[in-house]
Amino acid sequence: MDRLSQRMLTALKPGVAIPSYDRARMETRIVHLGAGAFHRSHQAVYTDSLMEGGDVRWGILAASLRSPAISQALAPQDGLYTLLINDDGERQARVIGSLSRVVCLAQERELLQARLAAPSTEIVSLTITEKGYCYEPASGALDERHPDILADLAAPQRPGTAIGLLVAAIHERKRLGIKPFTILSCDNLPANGATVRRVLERYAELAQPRFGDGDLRRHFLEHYACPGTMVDRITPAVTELDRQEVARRLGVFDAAPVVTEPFSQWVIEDAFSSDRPAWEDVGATLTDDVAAFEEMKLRLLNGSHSALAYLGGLAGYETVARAMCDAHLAGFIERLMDDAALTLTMPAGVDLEAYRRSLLARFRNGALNHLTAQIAMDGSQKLPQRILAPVRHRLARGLDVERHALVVAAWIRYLQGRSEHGATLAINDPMGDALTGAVAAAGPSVEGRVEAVLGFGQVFGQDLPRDAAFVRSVERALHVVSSKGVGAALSMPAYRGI
Ligand code: CS2
Repeated sequence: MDRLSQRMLTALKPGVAIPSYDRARMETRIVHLGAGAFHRSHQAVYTDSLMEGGDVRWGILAASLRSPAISQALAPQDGLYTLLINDDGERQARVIGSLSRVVCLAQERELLQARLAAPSTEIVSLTITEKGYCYEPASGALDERHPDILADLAAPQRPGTAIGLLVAAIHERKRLGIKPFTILSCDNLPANGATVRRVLERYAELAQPRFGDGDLRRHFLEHYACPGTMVDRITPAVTELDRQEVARRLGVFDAAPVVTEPFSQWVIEDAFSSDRPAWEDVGATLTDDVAAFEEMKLRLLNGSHSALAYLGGLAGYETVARAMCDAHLAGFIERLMDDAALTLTMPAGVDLEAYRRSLLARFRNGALNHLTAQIAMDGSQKLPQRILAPVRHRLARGLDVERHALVVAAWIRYLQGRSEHGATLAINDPMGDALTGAVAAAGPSVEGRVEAVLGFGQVFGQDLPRDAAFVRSVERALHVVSSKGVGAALSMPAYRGI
């Protein structure tokens, strides 16, 4: 079978949307770090729509920082890939043309660093996942003992992290007198703009003697904007079946398609230090205040997702849609959202009830094969903003935290690496070894396991392990989950809210 490429575009089967703009005229003004599926189901699609509208100045050079898999898959395809939108019962394929080039840091370091420093680069966007920021989730500060940060500080001109690459580029631009770009975090971090700024500021401060530039930190703070964003589109990992389905629809093989849902949302703080694409013309919301959107999404969508991942994974549900078929678990998710909603100031013009209903419908989309194991990854990096932030709010207001504590307990139980049916649950987390080691060392005592896990200050801070109400709620929940199981816990009045 032929392979998707620029040349093959006109030979695709009917019914597949293809770029109607002249890709040869496309300029490249965005460098994107983290070329994974989420970037390609979200920002690259908005940018493709913009080009469909005639503005072809905003092509994207997408770089993966670790695995060469994506660049190897997309280079022979001239950067083209298929977006397969999966609704219950309906599917649509669209070929996306906005990636002008895809590279891998290990193989094309010189090119990537040159493009980061090039005057034509207006925006550097990021989807590097929570752990890519090398920060301490509880405090939001740079993790100065992170091995990748230490390696970058030892050789700051040849960095391996996104943080190191950005600061090296800022230094180079400053040296050559080149105007600043904008740094656009598109990850599910708390206050992602402020967080990436804080981490970059500290790294620049530590790196500036090495660069022989005592003014680097101040220069960054004065000239480079890091707008906050809220990004949303559920993007499950692609399977072999998806690739076969795409090949059937296109009539050619695509080695790196992306599968997603119809829903997409992007809210961007309108505070750029460079020129920017008119993403608002293609569905994005540019606003002065992104924080309310971010918190709403992190606590209602992502918080529910993590709950479904740990409780559902333990109960043996492999996908979110299957977990949502369990009436007790679905009911719990609704109550968890109610609890989280009390900690939020909803963004102007957003109706809580409608938002909640749309989330539940999205979770129930049975056409998406969204694995609970995918969401369960990196719990140490995700729980602070999704579950522990609402816990702190509720504790401060004297409200109970039973349901959120049940999610924490499910995570602790999940760290044992076995579902209730004995299936292996992979623990994929940068702190995984330390966490599973601590759980194993604590032995069977519930109090011991809770103490061991809550002792991870990078996750729980110094406050939560000392909060008796929180600790007792987690202990109670872990006790039930360990002795009676998830199903029994979910039918208890404390968690059902009756
Ligand atoms: C999920 C998110 O994997 C996860 O942790 O909660 O990737 C989620 O699907 C997206 O944020 C939806 O926009």
